[in-house]
Amino acid sequence: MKDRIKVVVTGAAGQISYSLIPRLVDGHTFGDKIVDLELVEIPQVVDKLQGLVMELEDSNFPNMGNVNYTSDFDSAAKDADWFLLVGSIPRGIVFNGKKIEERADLLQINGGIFVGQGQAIGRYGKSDAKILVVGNPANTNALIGRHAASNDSQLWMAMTMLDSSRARSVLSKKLNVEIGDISKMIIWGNHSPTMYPDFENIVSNGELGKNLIDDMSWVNNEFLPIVQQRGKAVIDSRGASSATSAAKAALDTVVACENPTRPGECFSAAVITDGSYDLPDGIICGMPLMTTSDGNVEIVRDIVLSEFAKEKIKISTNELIEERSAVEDLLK
Ligand code: NAX
Repeated sequence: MKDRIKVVVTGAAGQISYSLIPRLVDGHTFGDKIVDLELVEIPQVVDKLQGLVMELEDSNFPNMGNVNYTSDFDSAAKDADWFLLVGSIPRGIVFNGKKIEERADLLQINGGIFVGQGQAIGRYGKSDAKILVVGNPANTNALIGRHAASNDSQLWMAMTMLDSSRARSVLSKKLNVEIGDISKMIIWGNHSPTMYPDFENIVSNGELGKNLIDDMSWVNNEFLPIVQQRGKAVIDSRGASSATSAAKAALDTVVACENPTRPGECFSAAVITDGSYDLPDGIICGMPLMTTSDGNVEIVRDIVLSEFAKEKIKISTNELIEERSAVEDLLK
């Protein structure tokens, strides 16, 4: 009999989820395992998921197990192995009669969602559950959820894989190499325009990035702004935020956690700081990670940071500290 894995996805009727959910059951992301899905939406939207479930059934995915849709997060969370928390309220929406424009309001509303979901995950999720927060502001939402869950054996991450993929794409063009020739693309800090994509520590065909890229004018005026503002550029062009690339990045993060990392490699996600790299305590910060052969995800601790990198990372961690202050009441 095949192994089973239970995956909860919130925001299941949203754009990202439409690309993400089918690929959870296509036999690639979780290998040979049968995947049971719990698709979660807010009560106003949940019935729309019936259509998605029909499509999933009609697609004849070989690894699809039981599929349920609900607005009851607590029941969905029961014994789940993975939580992909995509659901959140976007900027610009009218919420309780008020148009949400300010980052502080966004932090409060979305943060509020993550208190309840965090508590349920801590109480009902598997003890070794992995949680990937995609919904923005992802790092601070993950901090709130992790605090509410109060279950240290579970792993809370905020997604920075999309930033990492964007940076790899820009660097592969600059260096005129294939995407697969670039490894160790680390994103430090917040998933926001302050993030720092660490071009110095990439490895391309055995050579460190700092030896391959010495054009600091290109770094400062092209590379960093392109990667940091890529989300906005997609919205400006498409009239909607990145969806298919965000879904691919979420799947890449799951695959990176489900399989041992090759020696010398690492992947990007934001996790709780633990004193490594002198990062401030108590924030969810983008760092280099690796999955061990027994399935644990750990911080890679031997990356050397230049003064340039440290300065940039500080800007982003300062922003994370400010975000934490804005939601202090949710962290009590
Ligand atoms: P959509 O607005 O298409 O979908 C969001 C869905 O979440 C909606 O269907 C909504 O009803 C649902 N939702 C809201 N509150 C919920 C709750 N409490 N429980 C369950 N579902 C809930 O947005 P989409 O384009 O799919 O983006 C989702 C989130 O990803 C946004 O916050 C977006 O900013 C964020 N992103 C994060 C990225 C990252 O790299 N971390 C990149 C892509 C994306 O911008």
